[in-house]
Amino acid sequence: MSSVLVLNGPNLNLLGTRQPEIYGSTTLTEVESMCREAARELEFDLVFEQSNHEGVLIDQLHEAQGRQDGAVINAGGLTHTSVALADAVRSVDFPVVELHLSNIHARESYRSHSYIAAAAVGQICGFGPLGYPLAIRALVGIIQRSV
Ligand code: CA2
Repeated sequence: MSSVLVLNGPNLNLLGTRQPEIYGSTTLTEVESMCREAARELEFDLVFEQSNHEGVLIDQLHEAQGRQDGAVINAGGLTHTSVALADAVRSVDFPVVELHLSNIHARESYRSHSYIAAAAVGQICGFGPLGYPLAIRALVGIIQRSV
């Protein structure tokens, strides 16, 4: 069975517990359930990960090579700072969709630049937790078109 990775970066473990006015009240565990439901409907396996550490996220992308067929990444604040994580996105041979809960283009100006964007096949942002199943559907569409 084909498989997708959903990778979450720093502080996203706190989802639903702080700053609900920005990030909503849905927890990361609930987001994972939404992703599992979408993957089940699409008949894809799902690996769902979160780390607060840049190098761990890079390792997880590397380890997905040859195992997963695509990835969705919410790189959190590393989106705006990490050339290394963007290089890791470029290093894998499967498509990667960039995802953000908030509309990063309508917030502080430093959030509108993403190092990940140019390495990803596309970006989904501003739809809150709904963006995760949307991103999985977009990714699976890209994967199925490429085979
Ligand atoms: O909107 C998104 O998904 C972000 O990737 C979230 C990042 C932020 O730095 C990006 O600019 C946009 C922050 C994740 C922090 O998540 C928290 C959740 C609850 C409480 C505190 C932080």
